[in-house]
Amino acid sequence: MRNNNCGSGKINGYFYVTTPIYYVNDKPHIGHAYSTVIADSIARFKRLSGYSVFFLTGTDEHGLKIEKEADLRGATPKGLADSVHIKFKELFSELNISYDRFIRTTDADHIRTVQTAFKKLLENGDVYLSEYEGWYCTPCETFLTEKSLMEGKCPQCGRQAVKVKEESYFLKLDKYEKKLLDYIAGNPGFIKPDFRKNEVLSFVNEGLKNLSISRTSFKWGIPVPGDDKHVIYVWFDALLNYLTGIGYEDFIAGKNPDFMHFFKSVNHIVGKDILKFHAVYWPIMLFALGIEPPKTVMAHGWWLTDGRKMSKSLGNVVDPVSLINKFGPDALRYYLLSEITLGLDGDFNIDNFVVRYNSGLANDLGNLVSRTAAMLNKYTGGAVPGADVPEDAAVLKTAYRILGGLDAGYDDYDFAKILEDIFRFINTLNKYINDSAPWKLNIEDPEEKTVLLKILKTAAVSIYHISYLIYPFMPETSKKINGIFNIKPFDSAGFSVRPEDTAAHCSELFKDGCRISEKAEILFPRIKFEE
Ligand code: ME8
Repeated sequence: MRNNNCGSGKINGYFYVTTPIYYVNDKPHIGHAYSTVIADSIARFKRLSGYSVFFLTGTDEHGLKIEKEADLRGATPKGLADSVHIKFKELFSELNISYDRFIRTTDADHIRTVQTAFKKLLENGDVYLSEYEGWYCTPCETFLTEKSLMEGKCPQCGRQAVKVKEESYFLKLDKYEKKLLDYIAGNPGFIKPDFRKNEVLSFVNEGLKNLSISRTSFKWGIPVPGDDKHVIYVWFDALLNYLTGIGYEDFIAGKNPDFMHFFKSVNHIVGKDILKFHAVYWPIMLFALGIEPPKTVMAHGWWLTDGRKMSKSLGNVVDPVSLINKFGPDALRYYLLSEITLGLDGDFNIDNFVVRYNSGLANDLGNLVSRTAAMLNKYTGGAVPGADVPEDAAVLKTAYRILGGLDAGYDDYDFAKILEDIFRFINTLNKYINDSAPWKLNIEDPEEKTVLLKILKTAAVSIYHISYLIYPFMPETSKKINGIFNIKPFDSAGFSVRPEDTAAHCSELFKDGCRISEKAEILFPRIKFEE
């Protein structure tokens, strides 16, 4: 686990962010990278802002779908999970995902947590034994009503549903229907974006049927305590990872005072495909356990290829690892976060990816940093002009306006807009440099020297702020820029700067003429289209 304390010493609050835990039936694709990068960006921003952050991700390893895939591969389900979960870890490491814990549903503390929760609900009467007769979609691990089938197929993934009839434990959903509707009405920030709320409301308003939460026809799952011919339904098991991850066991033993602080602040990042599980079943499980539902469930849209949802089972997936190898992690992070407004779908198109890379990253950002570094080296021997040289306040105003809006922008998950603002600022600065043409000034002339130093100082201070602003989205690039300017990375241990403190921090760093590297690394080499 990472140490997530912030450098400023004083904690601004708690922030808990989670991704879905991913099935281990196949290696990860762009969709999994997407949810995880969203969570990582907000975790990084909250850490910068002085919050004590806990960021949880991991893998969902039980259930019939995994058992079947393991059979097909001639492996055991645990063997399959052991090998595939590594692929997720490798991807997250390449993408610089700053999670605090990678949970696996086969972890011993999770198994105990699920059994404890199950027992608690059985004892308080919210879970009872009966018989399930109905339809099931194995790829989606979802129970379906006859009415919802489309010619016998699952309405979500279009695959054949199967008829199931078996003894099962049920969770009482009907008992909590009214409470859930009240919670949704009373907490406008619970479901984001707002337009998804109606979907959830119309599902609940149709009347909730009690949920089957155990199976007897296969073995790969957590046994029901005291009745081990049943395994616990994979979604009941998976959702509880959000409690295990922050130490539910210690909490119920009275030993984890932070548990509630974190849980009250939780933001679940999910795809729109699994909103119902998070905004209906999960809050009801929590009501039954005596815990307040999540603060926010943020449902993002889908990455499509040629208009169809990208998914492992449809075989039309884009491999994030090959993109990272070719373009670097931040190019992928940038594209995923800036190309679509969170909540909406977007088509993944490699030509568009290359165009965006070359224009936004190589031309606008990369050039700005390399030309500024080159000018500093040429005119001042690499020293950023110190406290005696003022920066151009009119240029910096844009940066301060963006900083002032960050809290609200992040709360709305308006990442594409934040990035658009940052890149507009980058272009303003490029234009400022072009228009003021420092290369035409004569450093030997005292008056022209004053102007020249002011331009260089303005560019350096602006680049510090750009590095700060892009840090949550493109941490590696931010770190490289800080390296060029000899500034500690924004995520160094014991170091964090709140948005309102950047100006003072920057002045302090540059006051004595901070010296930059002699040779600035090219941040984003241009890609030729044919490549
Ligand atoms: O549903 N576009 O796991 P999963 C965008 N184990 N995001 C996508 C995507 C796409 N084309 N495809 C997948 C499960 N995702 C359960 C979750 S949580 C307690 C249990 C992302 O491996 C998106 O976040 O099928 C989606 O919700 C998730 O991956 C589904 O991953």
